[in-house]
Amino acid sequence: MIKNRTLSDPFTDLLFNTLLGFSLLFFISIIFMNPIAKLGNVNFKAEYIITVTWPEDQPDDIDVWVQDPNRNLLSYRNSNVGWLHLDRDDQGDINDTVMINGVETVYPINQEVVTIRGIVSGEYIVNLQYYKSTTQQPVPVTIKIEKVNPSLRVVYVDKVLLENEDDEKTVLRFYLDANGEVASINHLPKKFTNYGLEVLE
Ligand SMILES: [Ca+2]
Ligand SMILES: [Ca+2]
Repeated sequence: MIKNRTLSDPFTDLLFNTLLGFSLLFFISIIFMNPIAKLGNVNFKAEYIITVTWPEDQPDDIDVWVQDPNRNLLSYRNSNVGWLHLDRDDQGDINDTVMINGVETVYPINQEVVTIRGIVSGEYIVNLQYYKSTTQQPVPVTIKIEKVNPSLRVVYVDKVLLENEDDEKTVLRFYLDANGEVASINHLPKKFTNYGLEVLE
């Protein structure tokens, strides 16, 4: 029994295939003409990104500190050590104003970003410090750690409340294995700043 299906003539088939070919070529040309757009025009070398943010309406100064396995200590005091890099020392609302064509423009963002640019296996220690308070209020700080390669993946998120000026907290310690994977995490505290408390190794 012959199933009922629509038959087309050879000319229609040729026309259809030609159109399909042109469509494919057009699609390929679009991909090669605009290869960067899908990456958001961002291209940098990093293995991990540590992002620290606090509310835009809290003009207090929070600092991130990171120690790598070689005991290099990153902070606003030393923003480029080993393979650690701090993008900027966000000081609350102090450095949120820029002059654009002579006009003062406020860009309210409270964020510090640390990149780990290469894998060194061993222990990393991440601290937050409430450096300068103008509100005299506690500051809720969100910290996110993302693994960049082979694709962006969040490996840790936490919210830490810093109560008073000079408070310093160890958010976490994490161990990277030789493949650059997070092997373990703990929260044993350690102080990096000079504001008091006992140092635990
Ligand atoms: Ca800061
Ligand atoms: Ca800011």
